[in-house]
Amino acid sequence: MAGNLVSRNPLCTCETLGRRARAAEIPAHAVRGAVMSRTATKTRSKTKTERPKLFKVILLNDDYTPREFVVLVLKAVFRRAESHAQKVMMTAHRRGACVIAVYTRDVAETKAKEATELGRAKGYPLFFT
Ligand code: TYC
Repeated sequence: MAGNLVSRNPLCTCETLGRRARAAEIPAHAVRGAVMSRTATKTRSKTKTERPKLFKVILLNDDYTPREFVVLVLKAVFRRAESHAQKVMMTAHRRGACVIAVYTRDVAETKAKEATELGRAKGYPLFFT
């Protein structure tokens, strides 16, 4: 028992923490933020949540799909407001392409396919990549 106390623990090297803990006979493992010596094995592990990679969905211009239909698809599949959908459609129309959204890989791929398929079902060459 005594061997586990801060006073006897050779791994506890922090003086300030040590003095108080020794007086109260607090075990070393219970001292919050206790400093470990170089020989100590780290037992606590940090949970690191990596951010997923994000992928852009790009709308490509073509000469056949009606503008209103492009806007309709942007609103339905990408949940864009009318005014925003209009702007995005016109950017693709003028510049040839426009980034319309950023998602994780799965969501980006699914939405791009879904939107392209809506055009295809109507016989339009509308394309999202
Ligand atoms: N260029 C098309 C037209 O004039 C409209 C259009 C805009 C089509 C954007 C695709 O991504 C697009 N009817």
